[in-house]
Amino acid sequence: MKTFQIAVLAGDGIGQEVIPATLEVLQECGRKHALSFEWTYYDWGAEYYFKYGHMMPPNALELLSSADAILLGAVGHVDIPDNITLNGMLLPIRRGFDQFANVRPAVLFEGVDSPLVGRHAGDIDMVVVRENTEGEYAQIGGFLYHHQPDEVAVQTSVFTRRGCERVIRHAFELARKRNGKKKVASITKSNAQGYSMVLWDRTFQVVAHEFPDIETESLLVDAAAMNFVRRPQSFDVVVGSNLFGDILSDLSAIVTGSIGLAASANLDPTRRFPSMFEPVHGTAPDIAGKGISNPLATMFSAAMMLDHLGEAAAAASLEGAVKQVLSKREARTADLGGQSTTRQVTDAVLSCI
Ligand code: GGG
Repeated sequence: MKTFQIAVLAGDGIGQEVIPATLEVLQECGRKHALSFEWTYYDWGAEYYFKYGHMMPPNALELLSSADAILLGAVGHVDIPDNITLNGMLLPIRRGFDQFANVRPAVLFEGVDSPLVGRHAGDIDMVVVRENTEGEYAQIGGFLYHHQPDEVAVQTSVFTRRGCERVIRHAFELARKRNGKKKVASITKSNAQGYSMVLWDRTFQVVAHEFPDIETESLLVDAAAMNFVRRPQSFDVVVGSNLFGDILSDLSAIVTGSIGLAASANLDPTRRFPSMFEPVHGTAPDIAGKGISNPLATMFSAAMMLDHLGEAAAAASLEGAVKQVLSKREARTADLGGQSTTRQVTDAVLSCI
């Protein structure tokens, strides 16, 4: 029996529902595959902030560092500005553990309807690889004349050659490994962002030379947004900056049915630090506490976690169970057009493992 140490950060809103549901299915999956999990729960997030004035303790990264992986739900609260919750928890973990590749698959599964007319299961199968430690999320800047009528805000993006190169290389390696179209699309706005994104474009060209077997495409982000709707079937691996990757992965999520299915892995591919697995969605305050949130994005993320931990069979079994539930079109939450509760969807997945 192999045991994994998993740090569990349910966080806020529906994070408190989708995480317990996912731990149940992981436990069941573990039973079937001779794996056990030791969960270490951290009550960090908005409630912690109300009590202590920060989203997580100063030694948070030290506490997390011994985990094999981190499973995170959602972070945010209507009574705390989003920049505080994001900069107080998610971003310090991503950056502190050098999780530079945020991998966000988007697949149109059997039993799921795309809002795009005429798209069927299997037609869309792409992965957005989002740069995850720098770019527009670097938090370099400040205010001048703070809170005065003539206030000025300066915010600087940071693009390093190393930062661009490593995430672009990760995208190419993924395209080579995937059973897909062997294609990488690079997304920038280098006509307007004439320094940072020109560096990205040049770096993309250089790295592409190492992968002559992989087809390439470079798109401006506005054209990419249009083409995610117009020809989503043509994409395989898509690589973009922190902000563009974030925006495009919401688009790739909705064209494949629901953000309630969108999984993500914040990877440190060097494995110096634990990687973090989380659904793409946020806290969904409109439905939080009602027991009707979709736990499947978190379950897909947990499958990515198992894969990262080297447990490919267990990962396939969990992913397969979720896909089976989707294809049956029985247990499904409101985002997928159903009326099932989180409990009912979780039970359906448990019965398929
Ligand atoms: N699932 C984690 C979560 O709450 N994500 C919502 C969010 O605001 N994420 C910000 C980001 O990924 O840039």
